[in-house]
Amino acid sequence: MMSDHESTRRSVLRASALVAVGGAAGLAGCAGGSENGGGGDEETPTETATQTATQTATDTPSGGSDGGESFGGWLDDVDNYDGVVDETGADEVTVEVGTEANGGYYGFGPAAVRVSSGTTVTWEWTGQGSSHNVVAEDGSFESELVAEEGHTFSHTFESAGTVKYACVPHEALGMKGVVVVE
Ligand SMILES: [Cu+2]
Repeated sequence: MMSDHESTRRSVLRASALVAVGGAAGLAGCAGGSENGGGGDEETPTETATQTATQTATDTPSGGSDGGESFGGWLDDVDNYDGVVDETGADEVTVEVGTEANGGYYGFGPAAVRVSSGTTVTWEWTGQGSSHNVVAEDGSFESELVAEEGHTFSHTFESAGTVKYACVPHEALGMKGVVVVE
């Protein structure tokens, strides 16, 4: 009875001793390792990480539609942007002008579309949300400012690139779009 207890205790002690030896060896290894990588003692990385985290947190709500690209922020405040709609290979692509979005009928539908070069995009007015126009940010096209349902405006995209455009009266509300030409 007494000896049973005694031998149990001894083997426990032996085990602890082995762990202690292993632990010491491990610590020695760690110390050596950290000396190698211990060159950088600038505090800049920490600050940068903090700033990045803050910006990410701020960006997440507006970029919530996980479309990936936001075209340099052009579509950040466009609440009907839900990724770039792929229409490559289509001969003709239609985009609605006056889609329900951005607090009224102040959207292009879809807000972002991808087409092949040589494609003609036709914007078609829904007649909702008063007068709209379609004006390229780079000045390459500009439609009339009209409200009439069924009105159309077309532009053929000959070369690859990204063209941002907006409805000038409602640009501040988020009535903006993008055509990505491949
Ligand atoms: Cu408009």
